[in-house]
This record gives sequence, C-alpha cells and structure tokens, in this order.
Amino acid sequence: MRSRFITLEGGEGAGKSTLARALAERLRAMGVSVELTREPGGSARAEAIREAILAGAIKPHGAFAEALMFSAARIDHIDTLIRPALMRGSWVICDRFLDSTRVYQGASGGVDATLLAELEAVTVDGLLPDLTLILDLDPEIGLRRAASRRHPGEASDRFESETLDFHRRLRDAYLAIAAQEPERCLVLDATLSPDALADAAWRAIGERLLQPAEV
Ligand code: Z5A
Repeated sequence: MRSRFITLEGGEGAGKSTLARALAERLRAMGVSVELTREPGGSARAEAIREAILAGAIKPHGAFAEALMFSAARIDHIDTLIRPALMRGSWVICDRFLDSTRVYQGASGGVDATLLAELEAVTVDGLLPDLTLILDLDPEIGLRRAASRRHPGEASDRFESETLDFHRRLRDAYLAIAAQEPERCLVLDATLSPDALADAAWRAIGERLLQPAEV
C-alpha cells in the first residue's frame, strides 16, 4: 500500500488530537504503518519552537514573525519526520499543518495572503496533504472544551486567549479553504461524538484514499 499524508485542521478543542489517535489505531489494526505527529512540533527543533510560540514569546513581534517561526518548525518537521516516513511507505497523520498558518496568521492574524502563499511554497516545497479533514465547530463550544481540559490555575495559551471574533474568523477561513480546495479538503461536523466522527473520517479515507484492492 502506498503512503498517504493526512492532516487534521480546525479550531481549538474541535477534537483533532482525539480523531488523529482513533484513525491511527484503525489503520494500524489493518497492518498499516502510521506516523502520528503534530504541528507546531513533531521534531526536537520544532518542539522547541512550539514551546516559545505557545508561551507567547513571538507574539510581540507580530503575526508575520509567528508565521516565520511556524514555517521554520514546519521545514524541520518535514525534513526529519514527514518526508522520511512517506519515503519508507508509512502513512502520516498530522494534527495541524499548512492550513493553520493560512487561517491563524493569515485570515485571523492579518498577514497578507500573497506573502503567506510565497512563504508556504518555499516551506512545503511541493509537499501537500492527500487529504485534509477540517473539523468544524462553533468556537464557543471548542473554547469551552479546551478550558474544561485545563488544570485549575493553568493559564490559556497564546491562541486560546484570543477574542471570540478571532476564533470566528478562523472558522470562516477554514470553510473558505474547504470550498476552494474540495479535492483535498473535507469538512466534518465536530459536534458528533468521538466515535461517530471517527466513523465519518474513516468513510472519507476509504472513499478518497484507498484503492478497491486495499479496502
Ligand atoms: N498554530 C498557528 O497559529 N499556526 C500554525 O501554523 C500552526 C498552529 C501549525 C497549537 O496549539 C496552536 O498553534 C493552535 C494553533 C496555532 N492554537 N491554539 N491554541 P495546540 O496544539 O496546543 O492546540 P490545538 O491544536 O488547538 O488542539 P487542542 O486545543 O488540543 O484541540 P483538539 O486537538 O482539536 O481537541 P482534543 O484535544 O482532541 O479534544 C479537546 C477536548 O474535547 C478533550 O477534553 C476531549 O476529550 C474533548 N473531545 C474531543 N473530541 C470530542 C468530541 N467529538 N465530542 C466532544 N468532546 C470531544
């Protein structure tokens, strides 16, 4: 079976990490080799950049500086984990990827879309996901889910503490990307239970990525 690259996208608390784990489990049960990874992060250098960004260390320098940092992390992640895994025939499931930069730093952060597209092109160097599952959820629900997961006294991170309006723009931007790139993207209803969401994603993988002989 040839390798595939799947990315999961959506706002805070939409259930991406939960779904990523469920899909990896189902694929492994079929005997498929799977790398489960995330952005920002997924490699030692990218995880170090993640820590700085989510602590808010880059925020004072503006959204474009954050886009550069996410891109630097992505280049290392692609070079050290994603491409090698795909080359050995593994499937890669990545919790967030390039669409997060488009919507967080672009649509919500205000960085010019043309500039971001140029940065994206040099960053991913031709590597695009075979399938992007966009988990669509009212941001008020997602932020409540994210807050309920925090320990008492634990502060919200750099992006969780943005305004509700910022999170609404994210949702609209994800839906716009899905409308512009229907062959790569599929919107899933993230109000579904974790099992129902995994079933819907699994159906999409079967229909879009697996050849009849592989099912
Ligand atoms: N960011 C960016 O700005 N630019 C970029 O290029 C990239 C990222 C790559 C990474 O944070 C931040 O970086 C992110 C965007 C920005 N913004 N923030 N914050 P992160 O990795 O720490 O956070 P996240 O990606 O937003 O994930 P999350 O908040 O952990 O949410 P999630 O992965 O989508 O959800 P979850 O962990 O699976 O579930 C959240 C809770 O809901 C948990 O208690 C679950 O048990 C529950 N849950 C999960 N699924 C369901 C369903 N289906 N129903 C009900 N409850 C559920």
